[in-house]
Amino acid sequence: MADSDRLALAEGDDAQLWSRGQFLRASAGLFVAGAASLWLRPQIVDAARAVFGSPVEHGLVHLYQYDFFFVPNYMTWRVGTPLTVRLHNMSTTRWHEWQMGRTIYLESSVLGVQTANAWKTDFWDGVHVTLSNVFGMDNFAPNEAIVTYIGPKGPYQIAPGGDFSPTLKPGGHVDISFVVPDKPGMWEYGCFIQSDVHYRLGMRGRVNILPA
Ligand SMILES: [Cu+2]
Repeated sequence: MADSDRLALAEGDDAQLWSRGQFLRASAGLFVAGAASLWLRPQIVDAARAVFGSPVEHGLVHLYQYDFFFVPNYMTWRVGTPLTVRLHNMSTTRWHEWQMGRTIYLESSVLGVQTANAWKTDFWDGVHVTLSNVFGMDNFAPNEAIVTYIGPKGPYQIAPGGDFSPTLKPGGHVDISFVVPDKPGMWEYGCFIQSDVHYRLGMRGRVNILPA
């Protein structure tokens, strides 16, 4: 408690001053808590992983996209395990995608600014993938994945080029089913919408793939 507050309390005749000071501090506290929940959530997920470990995923795996982070931001897969990743865009206002690979692809602009908008190695190259349960998908880039479509192809666009990536509208979801390919080691995922703004703000994660 600040001296001025103590004084106001002691005098008892200026309750308004005291409550104003208290209000200002409470507001600042709320602001900090709000900022912390926005910026620290990925770190909280990291901390939880450190304490509880990261179980090997199997069956249906939910992957949530928020502004601007993924939950979970760390997964453990095992080569040969059948998985369905159900990707949900939880944002009410923003489009988000999911690209997985290795080594950020940096692009120099005329201003000399390096923009990360893809991976040099696309995890999904040559992988058999089934797409189903599609709702609110804006576009889908299959790249070099071998894709089976269940249900109507559309109304989303199938985009040429780029890394394998589904892009979901706010509230959208899609199921991506596959058998974890023989590509063990650490892989990264991210959202590169708005160049690399989402990625830089923390919209990224890792998958540790264990050998069979
Ligand atoms: Cu995004």
